[in-house]
Amino acid sequence: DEADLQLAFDSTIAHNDRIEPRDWMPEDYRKTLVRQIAQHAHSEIIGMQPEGNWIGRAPSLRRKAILLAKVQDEAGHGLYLYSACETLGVSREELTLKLMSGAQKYSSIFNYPTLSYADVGTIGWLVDGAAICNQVPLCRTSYGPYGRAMIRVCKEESFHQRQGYELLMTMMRGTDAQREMVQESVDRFWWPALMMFGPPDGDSPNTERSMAWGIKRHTNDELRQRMVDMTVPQAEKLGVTLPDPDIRWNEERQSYDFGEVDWDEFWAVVKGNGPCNEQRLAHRRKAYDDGAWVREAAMAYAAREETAR
Ligand code: FAQ
Repeated sequence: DEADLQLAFDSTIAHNDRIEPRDWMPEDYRKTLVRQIAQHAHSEIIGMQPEGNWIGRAPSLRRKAILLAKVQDEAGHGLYLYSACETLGVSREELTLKLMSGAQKYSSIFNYPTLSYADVGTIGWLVDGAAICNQVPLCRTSYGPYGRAMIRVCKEESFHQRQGYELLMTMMRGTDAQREMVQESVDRFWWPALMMFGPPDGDSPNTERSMAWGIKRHTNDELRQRMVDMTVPQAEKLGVTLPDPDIRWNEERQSYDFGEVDWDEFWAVVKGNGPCNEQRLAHRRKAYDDGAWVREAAMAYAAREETAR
């Protein structure tokens, strides 16, 4: 009965084993996973837009080939994640409709514009850097299909991060104008990158339960600190200044202290009022409408094959 099933579930979680699609799971566990995995998938798909903006304007064939490959990887990540989500009993169609209606979210970071080519490097360095900090622990998440998708995603994500850092390093070795472009870009993306980890632990309604279920392995603030500690030395090597006068090594904590994120800005962006929210969703809806004939043709073909058999 249900009590036995709950005991079996609790024991799997307590042993850090994986819950698999056919296993019994509490309804709220399933719902939380659908919410998080769907948001994550939508982030990958919407996340193609800011960088896609620069494919046609890449400064060389080499840079264009790299950027094309990266944006294609993001589509692939979206697909693994949608597939993982489908194992929880929701359809891809349902998820897509919820993204377009605004019923499901995607990461706040993709509501900021990409204003210069340096932004391609900065997104790789800081946004993929934040994604890695967040996602490496998710390789050990308690739901099997999500954790396995994360392993593959993280391998590609670390390549993305390196390409961004390499791009910025190249620009920093260039002209004064190029160095200024990098600094200006880092100034715009630093704080939004820290917002990717979500609200402070005290204002994060989901963290405690998600940690108890082994869905999340660390709190939002723990991962944000890890990001700062990883990035400050990289910024020094690169020769850029992070736009936070409060960044300071704390000997006692063996970590960097840093300033306060503008949480009003974060919530405004999450609630739909960031600089590009409308544009991102409008673009996604248009792509969906433009692709209607492809879906219809595929369904008609599948139906014909079925009757021919
Ligand atoms: N943006 O209680 P919590 C990438 C919402 S990386 C928007 O703390 P939770 C790679 C949250 O959903 C980016 N909304 O929530 C790439 C909740 O609202 P809800 C994607 C946010 O789930 C790079 C409410 O605030 N990565 O795409 C954000 O425990 C370059 C309260 O928050 C992932 O999704 C935010 N930043 O913790 C692609 C990672 N933060 O749902 C292309 C997986 C919070 O109740 C180019 N996700 N909210 O209505 C997670 O680890 C977690 O879901 C957190 C949030 C940490 C994001």
